[in-house]
Amino acid sequence: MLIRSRRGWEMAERDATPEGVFHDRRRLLRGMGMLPLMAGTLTLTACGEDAAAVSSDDPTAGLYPVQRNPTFELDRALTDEAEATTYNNYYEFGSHKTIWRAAQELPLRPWTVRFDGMVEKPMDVDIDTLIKAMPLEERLYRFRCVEAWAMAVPWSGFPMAKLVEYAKPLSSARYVVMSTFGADHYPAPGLRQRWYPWPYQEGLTIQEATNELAFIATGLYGKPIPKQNGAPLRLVVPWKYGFKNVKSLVRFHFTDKRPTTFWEAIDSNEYGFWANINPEVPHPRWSQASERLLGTGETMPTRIYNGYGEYVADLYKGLEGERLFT
Ligand SMILES: Nc1nc2c(c(=O)[nH]1)N[C@H]1C(S)=C(S)[C@@H](COP(=O)(O)O)O[C@H]1N2
Ligand SMILES: [Mo]
Repeated sequence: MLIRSRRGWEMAERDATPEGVFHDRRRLLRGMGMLPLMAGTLTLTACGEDAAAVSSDDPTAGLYPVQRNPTFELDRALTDEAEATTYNNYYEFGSHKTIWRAAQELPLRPWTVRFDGMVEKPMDVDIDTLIKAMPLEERLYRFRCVEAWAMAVPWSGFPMAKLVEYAKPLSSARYVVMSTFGADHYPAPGLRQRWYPWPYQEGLTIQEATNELAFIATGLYGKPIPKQNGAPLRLVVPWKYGFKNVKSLVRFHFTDKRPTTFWEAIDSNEYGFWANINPEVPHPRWSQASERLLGTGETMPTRIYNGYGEYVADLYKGLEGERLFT
């Protein structure tokens, strides 16, 4: 099958070895030396080893850092900023992990976010108007990719419940479908790969979207969120596999029909709609029992709902017959 042979998940396991991460980082440092202006601000730690590509010309730069919400505690150290911002999945820019450089070409302004479908009134809202209308806070969340790598990062942003309130959905709406930019906004190289069902879209039930944990990120590590991590607006649902956390959003569509999501359309046998994290439900091609921490190569046991069951397990009561976990 063409699609299967073109997919990148298989590569990911190999790339995710500590060796892969090490070589990616060396490439990053070399790349930044050659292109000092591209990344804006270069952050170096005391030992001069780590670097992070952070854009300093973002009009929202003055909003950060924002106050941390102390409710959400981690069971592990924060991932190095240089790792979290140089080891990414973002198929619009390519199916490998080092898309961070290509992603710098994404234009962030003008950026319009559409709210449509089953809403009181469809709206097109400018990103800066939207961000100003939202209460920003910082949250430390664990993050678990379906490929079995994991990280822990400080997101800045706002509860998705606030965005749903802002959109004013009709009471008949049951799902919210979120989409990434398409070639009309910016013809990113991956969008030419026509066998993918662009634009990348994901969906949540309204109950999931208004759960306390569901978050819309606009920042990362106390700064505007880097392009490679999904600037200017990106979903964060830490109890679900990484592919649900759709990046660079341009549209929130409210509907009463469950959408077919991007990876579900590519292979529904491997990637379902719910995609909740569960160590006991293996991916068809690998175990989900443990996860590798980005940067250190350390392994930890994976927890059901990524350890967030106290917040989200109730969402799935009565749905036990559904395929909730892959
Ligand atoms: N638009 C878009 N969103 C996306 C992806 C993508 O390819 N395109 N990849 C997903 C996957 S598989 C993961 S693991 C996370 C990775 O987020 P990070 O690069 O910030 O760690 O983004 C998710 N969101
Ligand atoms: Mo992922």
